[in-house]
Amino acid sequence: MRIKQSEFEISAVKREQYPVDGLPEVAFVGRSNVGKSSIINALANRRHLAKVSQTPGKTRLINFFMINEGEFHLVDLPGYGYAKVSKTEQASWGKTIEMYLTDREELKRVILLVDSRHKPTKDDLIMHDWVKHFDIEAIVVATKSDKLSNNELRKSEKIIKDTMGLTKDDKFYFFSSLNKKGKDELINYLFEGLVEEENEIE
Ligand SMILES: Nc1nc2c(ncn2[C@@H]2O[C@H](COP(=O)(O)OP(=O)(O)OP(=O)(O)O)[C@@H](O)[C@H]2O)c(=O)[nH]1
Ligand SMILES: [Mg+2]
Repeated sequence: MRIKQSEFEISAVKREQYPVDGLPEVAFVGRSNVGKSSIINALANRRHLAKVSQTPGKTRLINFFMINEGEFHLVDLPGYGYAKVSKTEQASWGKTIEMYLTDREELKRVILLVDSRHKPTKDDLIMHDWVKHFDIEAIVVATKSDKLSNNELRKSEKIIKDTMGLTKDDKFYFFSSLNKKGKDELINYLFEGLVEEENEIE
């Protein structure tokens, strides 16, 4: 799998605003500021496809991106757990995320991002359980790995896997949107089996 082309398709809050082309979707979820928009840009090899901001909690919408002229969608969901946002507002995003995750046949896989420097939060665990509960395949990716040494990465892997209860069968990967090491491998891993090979564009 290669990402040869990408473009912003639409921002949505309500279901009526989601794309209706029926393409498979891979959604990125995680705490605010964990690096959802950055990883989408890194994977698509684009600087400004998804908006990256220094101020957490800016993305309140679900952003859909079209990949490879009609192969699939990448979906950037609002981040959760940002303390400086009012409870009412957090609840309203929660609804936006919940509505998408619970009733979207096109959603084939969820990439749950956690910060490689921190123990996964309660919200991360709730999100992980939720995704599994709805029988959607979850892949955990720990972001900002450039900030850790190899030794720290090993420790972090153990903490994340233990906290989230990941087993050998669960998929787990480190990534840095800054140095993009292992990007092609990660793309294969995240989008494996999503598009039938004979349908892939050359
Ligand atoms: N060092 C480093 N910084 C990163 C990495 N990924 C993201 N960042 C930084 O982290 C901040 C947040 O990144 P975003 O991609 O906007 O995070 P987000 O999860 O989309 O945030 P929300 O949209 O607010 O939920 C930005 O300042 C990024 O430059 C990474 O791999 N390494
Ligand atoms: Mg974002």
